[in-house]
Amino acid sequence: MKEAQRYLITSALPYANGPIHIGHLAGAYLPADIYVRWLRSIGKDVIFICGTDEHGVPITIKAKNENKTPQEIVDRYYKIINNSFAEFGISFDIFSRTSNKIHHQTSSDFFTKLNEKGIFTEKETEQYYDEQENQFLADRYITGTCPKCNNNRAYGDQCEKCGSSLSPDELINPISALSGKPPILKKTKNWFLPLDKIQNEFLNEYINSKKDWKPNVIGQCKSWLNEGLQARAMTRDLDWGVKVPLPKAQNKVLYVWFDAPIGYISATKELLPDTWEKYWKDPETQLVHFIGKDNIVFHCIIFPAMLHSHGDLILPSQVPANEFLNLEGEKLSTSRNHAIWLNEYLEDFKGKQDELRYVLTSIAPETKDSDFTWKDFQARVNNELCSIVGNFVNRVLVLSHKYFKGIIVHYDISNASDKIILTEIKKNQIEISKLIGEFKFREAQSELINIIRAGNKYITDNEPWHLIKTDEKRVGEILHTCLLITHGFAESALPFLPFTANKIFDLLNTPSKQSIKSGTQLGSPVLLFEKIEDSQIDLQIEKLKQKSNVKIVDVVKEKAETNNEIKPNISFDDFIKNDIRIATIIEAEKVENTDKLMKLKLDTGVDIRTVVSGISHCYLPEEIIGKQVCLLANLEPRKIKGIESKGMILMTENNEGKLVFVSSTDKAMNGATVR
Ligand code: B3M
Ligand code: ZN
Repeated sequence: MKEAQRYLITSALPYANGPIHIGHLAGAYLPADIYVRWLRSIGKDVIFICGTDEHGVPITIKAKNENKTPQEIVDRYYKIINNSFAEFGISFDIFSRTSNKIHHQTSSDFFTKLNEKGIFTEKETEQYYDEQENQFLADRYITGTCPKCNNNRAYGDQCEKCGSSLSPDELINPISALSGKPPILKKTKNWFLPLDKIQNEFLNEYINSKKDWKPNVIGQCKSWLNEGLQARAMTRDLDWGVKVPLPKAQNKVLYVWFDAPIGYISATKELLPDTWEKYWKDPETQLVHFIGKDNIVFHCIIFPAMLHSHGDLILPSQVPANEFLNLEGEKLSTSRNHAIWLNEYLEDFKGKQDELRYVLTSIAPETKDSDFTWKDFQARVNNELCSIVGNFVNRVLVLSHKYFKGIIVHYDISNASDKIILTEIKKNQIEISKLIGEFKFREAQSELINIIRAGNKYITDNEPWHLIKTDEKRVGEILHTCLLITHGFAESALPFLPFTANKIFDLLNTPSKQSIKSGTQLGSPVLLFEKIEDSQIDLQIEKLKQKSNVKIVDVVKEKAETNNEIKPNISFDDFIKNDIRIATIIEAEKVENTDKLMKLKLDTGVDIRTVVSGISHCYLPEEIIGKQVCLLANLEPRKIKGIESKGMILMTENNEGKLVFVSSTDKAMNGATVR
């Protein structure tokens, strides 16, 4: 992306139907905030736009379930979400909402413009309709049996059991979620965006021209384009959303993915009623969307197709989408409550926003999915923030107070080793800037810590605590140099760790962008970061286990009995081809519509994996959670009832013919090899 004077930065508009968790923060908000804070620090004209996405079917479903209106739901979550972002220092210039009047007007006008230009194709299709409730059914409102795995609770858009994406007409025995009755098919007219046509006219070339987009982003776009795009309906038969501005389209609203990205435009208008156009119409503006990977198609294909069709607006210059963040080896899941919610984090770790910001940037899923674990969080805070950063800053302040009453002594840098270290730090700072400009926030932050590493080495090499006995003047110079390093660090840390950087500016009594002045009185030494204790981490892990469905219980011993014929001899080499490991069952559920199959999740010490086993006629799922078993871990994976099973649990029979587990008589370690 070419450097420009003006930037329009957006983060995905979160749905206002739940709070924000660490996966959201790491994916689309923290990186955007780092980027924006950096642009501001180098004097660019930049605005940072976000808000809640308040339309769409999940919100109406939540409202129905809670006996509330959709408006009540979005009002509740707007507050919670807005608050979490503010607390974590996400520095939006505006955090708006798509239920605002200005947004309804802007997206309605956008639709009208496309309609007047003859962009849409009007098409009649047959859609499911609930006769009792007198309404068309959104895909999510239809349930039925999945044609792929037989799960009888699949949704009209997706089967959550086998993960296949579906369309409502594929469901066997569809049922309306509103009335519980089978729906009928009824004709309805909708307005389609002809993505097939726009692909040939524009999208192929647009995507091909994006040579500097991240490989994960380009890869997804190309795979959509290679499959060939299809026209997609931009209107829906629903009553919650932006009304379609056409007399013949009563009872229809705009498709939520049509109006949501227009939310970026409406929020800009709300922020800058008089000057918004220079951000959206001047080709000198760089438009950058920060999103998670599940939003790529909407921001890289559908929204550009809409903008292109509109004609007067600029197109996205960059879409640095992230992959997903997992939690303790498992996918973050709202429905299973396997998440760390920002509001809950702050209750337990008051004032420790930068600690979470730091760790989430260190493990940012920039190129592939990554994993947050509490132990890793503790290690990074203790070993990096406390031991490296906190320690250095504290040391410099303590010595300055001890030897010079906390007053910065005068120094025109002349010593060669001082010049070398300060030049080195300048180089670090330039590198950090360059990496941020390339959206490599992880690397940039590790370069940031290198500043302090260099500072620690410098102070250790120079030993001011020995030198003070013989050369007080030189000690003053060394500490002055250390204060310059500290200030330089804070300057570069500002985008990543804004709370800490500002604390340092206060301690140095020297604001950002000002140089250290001799005679300045320094603040009293403080510890910038506290060590995180084991007990705090244990508590969090325990909390996570309690609230999420992932159970990890201690082992039960099991006796094994054998009753087999002896087969022909094999060599030891043959035997060790079997990779048999100790593993613990952490989840178990019966596979529906089968007699014997149980779907098990195993912790193998190496990974967490799914195995399907024919034991459900012998055990209840809750009986075996926590049991340690032997697993043939390298058995070729195979699909059983649509579920991929990776390995086989070793079982034998007791004298009543009941299947029993083969397991170690004493507790063994998950992942230990059985030989
Ligand atoms: N609300 C989906 C999501 O939160 C959607 C993003 C809209 S961005 C215009 O993942
Ligand atoms: Zn399925």
